[in-house]
Amino acid sequence: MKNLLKSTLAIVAVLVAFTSCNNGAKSGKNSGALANNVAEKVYVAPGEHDEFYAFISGGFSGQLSVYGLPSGRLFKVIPVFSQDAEKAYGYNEETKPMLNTSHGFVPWDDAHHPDISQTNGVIDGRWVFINGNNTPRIAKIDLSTFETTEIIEIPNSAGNHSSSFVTENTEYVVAGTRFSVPIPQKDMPIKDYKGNFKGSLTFITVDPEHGNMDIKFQLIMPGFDYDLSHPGRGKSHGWFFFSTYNTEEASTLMEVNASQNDKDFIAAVNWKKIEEYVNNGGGTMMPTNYAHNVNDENTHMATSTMKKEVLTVNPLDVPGAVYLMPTPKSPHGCDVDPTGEYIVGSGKLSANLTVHSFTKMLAAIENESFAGDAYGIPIIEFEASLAGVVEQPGLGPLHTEFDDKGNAYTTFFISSEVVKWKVGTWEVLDRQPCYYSVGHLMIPGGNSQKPFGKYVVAMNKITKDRYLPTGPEVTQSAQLYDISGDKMELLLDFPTIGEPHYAAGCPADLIKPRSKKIFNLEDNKHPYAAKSEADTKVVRDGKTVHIYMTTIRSHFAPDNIEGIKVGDKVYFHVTNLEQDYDVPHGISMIGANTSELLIMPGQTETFLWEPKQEGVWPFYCTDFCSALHQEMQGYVRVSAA
Ligand code: CUK
Ligand code: CUA
Repeated sequence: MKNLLKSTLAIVAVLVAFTSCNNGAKSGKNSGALANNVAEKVYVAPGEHDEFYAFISGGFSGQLSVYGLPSGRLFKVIPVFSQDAEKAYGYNEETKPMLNTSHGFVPWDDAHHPDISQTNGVIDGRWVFINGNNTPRIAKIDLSTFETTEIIEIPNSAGNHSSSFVTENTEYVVAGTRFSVPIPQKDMPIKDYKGNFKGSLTFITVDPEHGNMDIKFQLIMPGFDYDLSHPGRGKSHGWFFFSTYNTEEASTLMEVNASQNDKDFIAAVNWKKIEEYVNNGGGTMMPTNYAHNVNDENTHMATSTMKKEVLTVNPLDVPGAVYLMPTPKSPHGCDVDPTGEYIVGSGKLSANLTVHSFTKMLAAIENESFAGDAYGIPIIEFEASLAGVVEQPGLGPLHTEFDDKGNAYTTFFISSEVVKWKVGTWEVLDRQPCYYSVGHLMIPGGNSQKPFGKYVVAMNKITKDRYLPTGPEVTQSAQLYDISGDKMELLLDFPTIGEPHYAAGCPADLIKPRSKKIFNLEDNKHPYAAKSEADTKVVRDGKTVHIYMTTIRSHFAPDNIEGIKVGDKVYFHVTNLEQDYDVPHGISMIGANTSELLIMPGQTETFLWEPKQEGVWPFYCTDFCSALHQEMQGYVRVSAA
């Protein structure tokens, strides 16, 4: 949406002013208008728990943050695609391999769309999947530990934006490319885009027991830009829908080129059909390189494997697998209602919302109501799959979510509002302003057959005067609305980490009982674990030294280390012997070219120290762990080489 953001900035400025006035608020401040009971609705008393978890993506921060709803309190930032010094993610030896790619170590990405795993069409609170746009990747976060445990790179993809949405039994997590590129990559003139650049839609299987991901197949598509996607559900289970723009296949998207076509497409993919084709030996293995990084649950060490080929499928080889549904004006959001009947296309340059009917789509296919096949793929006649149009609800529609009462909620970026409308009658029921320029919105379970329609969270691109100024960079923010009544009610603003692109919400009761409190020391299979102080030792192997260290309130063992030489590679393998909830220890070493460690009870973590100077150098515990925290320290003596 950054392109859109730039090109509409001027309009936004005008319309933000317009929206504010329109809602009778002065300079966007609406607090005077809030009813008195609003504070009560978001107040969670000290020591009490929130009703929902919200997992909010951090955009260019590369991370996923965890909030409570309705309080808007921040609980944790889960490091996913970016290094995090607080938790040593991407710094310690155990997690560095998580950030390997075919381009080498890439310690940053742009995280957009989290989605929670589902069983029978209902969110199950086991894993969150999230995409990295920049160096195409999908990560899996385990919600028993709130840690990133797997990252798979997506080959033949660029700007992995149309991701990462899951099917109703988490059979697949799906990743769609934003940019079309030469597949396989090669050196060629950019102006020869048309017909030569291709898109890819990647279907990744998820093992139901451990959640291990594996690319099953990749559909090689016409050279559009694939923006967003959603799975079918219920009656449309087995299908996946992708919004597209630049169906002109232009190499430059300066305004003139980008919006030539009055309609782009929603691509409907029958993945069950392709799965069958592939299971019967269909498809072509294409040589490529992509990293698959897995953090082993027993050793808590990640390994990175470079895969060498991927199974590709040409849609023209599987008749009946892919159709194109014309949808006006660069559809961005492509959202499927809880029944699976309606597919909402939000043409971001359109004033209307176009809703397709899955039943009508099937009938159109049956009757061959096609308007052509310019790309070799049948294009369904616009009217044939059209269920209805929500007329002029706002300006710049982006995304739609659903409640459990047959209502839909759509965000409008340019007119900066959430609009509630009735699925089936297409009638606008209510609208509430957003401060300002809302992107995505989220209803817990809103991507499933069973939404929990009590709250909607709007994620805004601009905050301007909503918070205390903090220099030119002001916080990004989310807003919480109560949607339990006929009218939406704004309850709360809360700041977010990075740019909140999208979020996934889940009732706390689905996650709380499964949340791990400690790692069992007995189950620790880390090869350098010391499970008691008797096991601690210093082992030299040439110029490499391994220190098997333990930590427990309130000392390290060993705490005086001698025999280290300038130029050695010294690995501190530190095991936290504690078996109590919420007692991590930390460790840092003067001059170490890495972060501290933050070691959970029962866990072993490792950092590398390469001493450059002779002397006696201190280390200490970095996490305030007991009254004697400040006493947790030690020395390393470094002698000349
Ligand atoms: S989004 Cu990622 S660029 Cu509407 Cu999900 Cu804006
Ligand atoms: Cu251990 Cu502070």
